[in-house]
Amino acid sequence: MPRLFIGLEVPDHVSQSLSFLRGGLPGARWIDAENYHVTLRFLGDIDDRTANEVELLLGGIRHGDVEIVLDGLDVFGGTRPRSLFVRVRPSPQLTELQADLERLARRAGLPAETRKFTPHITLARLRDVSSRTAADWLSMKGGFFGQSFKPESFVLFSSRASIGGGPYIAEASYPLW
Ligand code: 2AM
Repeated sequence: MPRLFIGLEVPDHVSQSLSFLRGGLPGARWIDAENYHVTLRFLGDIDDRTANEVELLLGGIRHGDVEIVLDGLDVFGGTRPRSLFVRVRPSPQLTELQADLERLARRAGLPAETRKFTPHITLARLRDVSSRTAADWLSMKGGFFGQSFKPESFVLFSSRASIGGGPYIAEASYPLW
């Protein structure tokens, strides 16, 4: 089985406007706009039986509206920046959806997610970029703020890449309501 994760697709018009942020940062490997997404639950390299179980359980989730509000730009990695991302504003609906998916993953026998849920859209992976350079880039793009969108479904994605960045393939899509 390839590496799997559950996430939200980003509508084309939003992806397009985010893609204009690219550039001006040596050491950044920019993600293709068609691969932008919000990860809700990373599953990893799971066996076929577990993947089938996850697919079955995903079909049973009905959640309701989730509004995704983009909240600005940020960097993961502190003094050793490793990726550049758009923050997604946490909301009760998004937290509940993530919690539903966490319960689902546990029911399918997967280990608990130990990392704090920080919803985001990765724009670039960074290599040998100093925190100062990253901070300068962020302040240059400082005017970026909140578009929003309402996804109609969430998606089981697969990725065959060993290094993050895609391509990501939508294996199945599930309505949110
Ligand atoms: P990232 O974009 O912040 O790196 C596919 O790799 C997706 O799953 C990416 O959105 C990636 O987040 C996320 N991801 C990769 N490895 C992960 C892990 N060990 N835990 C949680 N999310 C992970």
